[in-house]
Amino acid sequence: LEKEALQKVEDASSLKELQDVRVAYLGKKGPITEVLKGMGKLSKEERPVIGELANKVRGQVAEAIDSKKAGIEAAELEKQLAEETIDVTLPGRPIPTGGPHLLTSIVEEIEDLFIGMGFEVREGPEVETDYYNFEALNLPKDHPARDMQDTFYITDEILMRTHTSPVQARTMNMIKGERSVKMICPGKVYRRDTDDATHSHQFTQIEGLYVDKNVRMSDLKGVLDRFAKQMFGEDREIRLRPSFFPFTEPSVEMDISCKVCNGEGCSVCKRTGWIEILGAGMVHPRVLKMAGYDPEEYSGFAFGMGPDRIAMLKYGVDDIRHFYTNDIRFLKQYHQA
Ligand code: FA5
Repeated sequence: LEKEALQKVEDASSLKELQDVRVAYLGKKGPITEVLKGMGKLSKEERPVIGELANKVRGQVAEAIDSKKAGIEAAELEKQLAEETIDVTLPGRPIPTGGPHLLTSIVEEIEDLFIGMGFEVREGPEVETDYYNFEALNLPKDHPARDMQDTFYITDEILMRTHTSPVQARTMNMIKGERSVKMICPGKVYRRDTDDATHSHQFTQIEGLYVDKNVRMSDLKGVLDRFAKQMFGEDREIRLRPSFFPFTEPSVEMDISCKVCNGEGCSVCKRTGWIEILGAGMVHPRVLKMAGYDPEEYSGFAFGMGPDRIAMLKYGVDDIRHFYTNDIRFLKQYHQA
């Protein structure tokens, strides 16, 4: 029995097998316990002999199990350590880092450019009142030009702003006609436009406003020309087309020539060769008056540009929807290293 038990201990290759051996030989139902239990039935002479023998066997088996257990544990630890070895010489895995969205970068670039021309940067709410979005801009309730900007209404009086122009009215109202103002305002705007390659129902605008004594149309042209040259390079052309906005008189729209040049020459990237990027004009006297300025004393210009279209032109992006569908492979191309 002893030999058999010791052999089993020897053969055990895992802690589980070893435990099975312990239960089988030393457990309550094991043969050694049986022998010890049966001592009562033995004669007086036999008892000490058998007892000593059984205890000796039990001791030896237990000892063998303990030492085997220590051996298995050491081997397992060894194995685990070998498996978990860290090779400190391997190059690290780079942690992916974020970066500004292309539109954010463009807006910041435009901000810098206008700050350089003395404009300050302001903000206004995206959820706007009908008054500031339309009425204060010379667009009363049933004015047909409201159709130019199909609107997401929240209630009769509250809406998602359709342009950044309400910030003009807000800013002038705050100043109450007491001094000049020269500001730009970037922000998101919303329209019930059908999404296509150049239209999105949510897009970005940057408003510009300069009100002072003796501001003229030529000042507007000069500022826009400077902006276009700095943004796109000296070789790009701009054109101003007469247009209509109820809050400016006269009104213009500015297009930029739309060319893609590569090693084989240049081709126009839109059928007409021009892309419209902003609307502008001289602030309507009625708008100045509503905001508390005396139009006899003050005049001003305003413009509203679309940075989405500007980014498309500058980086040759063929579809405005790329900016909003957030495919990380698209966005990553524009992250600065
Ligand atoms: C306006 O929103 C006027 N508030 C601009 C303005 C301000 C005129 C101050 C005069 C004085 P318009 O609807 O044309 O105008 O939009 C201005 C620019 O926003 C456009 O030139 C275009 O670049 C961009 N834009 C307009 N609709 C969309 C659209 N659905 N998706 C992307 N860009 C658009």
